[in-house]
Amino acid sequence: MYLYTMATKNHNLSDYDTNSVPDATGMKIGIVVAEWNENITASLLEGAKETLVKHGVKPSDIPIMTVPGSFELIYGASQMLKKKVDAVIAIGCVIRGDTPHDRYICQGTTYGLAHLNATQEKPVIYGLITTLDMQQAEDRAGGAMGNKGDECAITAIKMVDFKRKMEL
Ligand code: DLZ
Repeated sequence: MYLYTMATKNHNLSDYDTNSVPDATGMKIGIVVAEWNENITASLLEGAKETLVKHGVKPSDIPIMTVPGSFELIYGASQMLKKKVDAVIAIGCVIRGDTPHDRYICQGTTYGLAHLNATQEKPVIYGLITTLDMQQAEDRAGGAMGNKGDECAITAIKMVDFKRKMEL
């Protein structure tokens, strides 16, 4: 029996107060997306792109690169940070398997992205979903729980705005 409770149980990932989102006109947001579980990561990517554009980011200011798996998001994000972007969204999906391998990928990727976020000048947004099965992933990639890509886009905009305010 799993002891997890749903962190998103009372929270739809696509629900947010539009008025609380800063104008994103002129922002450049890079996205690095993993190919593993592509049916999920493609939906997360679409959600992120649509939400960024909705808030004023030009599609041409959203460079997108793919990497093979979530573990490669660390290197991918570190390289994307060197480009002319204000923030980087890292998108991946790790689904529990029959061995502990998925946990090492989750831990390594999470630690690597957290390290980048803490040590680099630009924000790195955590768009990794880690689920027990495909249904949970679908629920969070445009299904019953909304789309984590939307949440990542809003977070990226807010963090770029945060950085700009800190520089004033
Ligand atoms: C190897 C692996 C496995 C078992 N599962 C996933 C997964 O659920 N999601 C994901 O994004 N990547 C997975 N990978 C691939 C690793 O992230 C990585 O690409 C390889 O270990 C090579 O470094």
